[in-house]
Amino acid sequence: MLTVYSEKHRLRDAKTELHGGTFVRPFECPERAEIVLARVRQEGLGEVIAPRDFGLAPVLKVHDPDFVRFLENCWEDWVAAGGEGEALPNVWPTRAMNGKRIPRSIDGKLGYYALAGETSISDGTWEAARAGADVVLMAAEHLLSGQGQSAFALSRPPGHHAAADQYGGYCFLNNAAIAAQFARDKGVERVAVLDVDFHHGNGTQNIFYRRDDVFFASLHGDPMDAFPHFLGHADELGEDAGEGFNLNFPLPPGTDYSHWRDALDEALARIVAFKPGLLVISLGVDTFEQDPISFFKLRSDDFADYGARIGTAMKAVSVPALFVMEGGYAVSEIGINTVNVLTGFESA
Ligand code: FKS
Ligand code: ZN
Repeated sequence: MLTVYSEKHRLRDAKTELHGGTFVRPFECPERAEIVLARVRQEGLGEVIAPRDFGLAPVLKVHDPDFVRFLENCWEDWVAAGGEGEALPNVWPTRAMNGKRIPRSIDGKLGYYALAGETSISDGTWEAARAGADVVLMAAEHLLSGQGQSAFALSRPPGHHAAADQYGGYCFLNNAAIAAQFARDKGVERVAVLDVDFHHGNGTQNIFYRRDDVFFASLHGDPMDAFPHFLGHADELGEDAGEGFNLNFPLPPGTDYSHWRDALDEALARIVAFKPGLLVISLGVDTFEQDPISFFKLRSDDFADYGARIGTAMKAVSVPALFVMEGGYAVSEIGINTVNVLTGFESA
């Protein structure tokens, strides 16, 4: 399996995350990608290549131009306004206010575009996020040109919480959505996205919620208990043309592999029935029992088993699979768990 990787992910190296009432070094740190890359090499998964520059056009197919400009200029604007630490929001257009106007000041803009308050914007964040989009686009292009049945986009920062005009939950650009849209624009009629990260992929769901050409299925911690808290319920089925093309499996604290696997098998059956030309997998390994911020109980062997289940289902119908890196914070095991999914897929 081909891996696409860009060293530019290292430019996303923020110093602060708001966590438990204090500032901590972000869980989403550069070592994560380095450790996964080392494991890819150690296991001999296949060639590792760098992406080319795809420009902003494929990003703008998913994201709002004003939002993209905000991300591009945020750090400079923050410094110019006298920001000393990293850029964080501190006010939001909540239900009791009006969120229709985009404020002029950087504090107002941060609140307008942020969907959560833990994620700082730091010097280099934009460049890293943009390179991360190139990583998934390169991997998508490789599959679309018929070279292989699977590819791994080892991108960082992650993407699945980012909506068309919102960032947060460690995410800035929605890499999985950008890849799915790119495939659509290259002539793939139907694309499925399977999100196996512990957290609900609210951004991806929102981007495709009214569409019937991209099917979204997600297994995640019940939002009543887990981030992002305000999306990911089982009754969110899609709207308008998209009705019936969104599928959520919110699962309770302590969920072990036997229950998680049942949900996966159901999701895979629905994906096969959709007859996609491509499957994008939002691959987060924060479902691991030792993950520091999540509450599922998967073990390292379970990752290989579910990779094989995805492989068996997709190979039976000849659907190529694009794995896109999302979360996973048990850093010492992140390489083993991630690559177990990929080698499991290949073994099917
Ligand atoms: C814990 C609160 C949770 C944010 C969690 C973000 C999770 C990000 C992720 C991604 F894949 F995007 F990286 N804070 N005190 O794992 O879903
Ligand atoms: Zn996650």
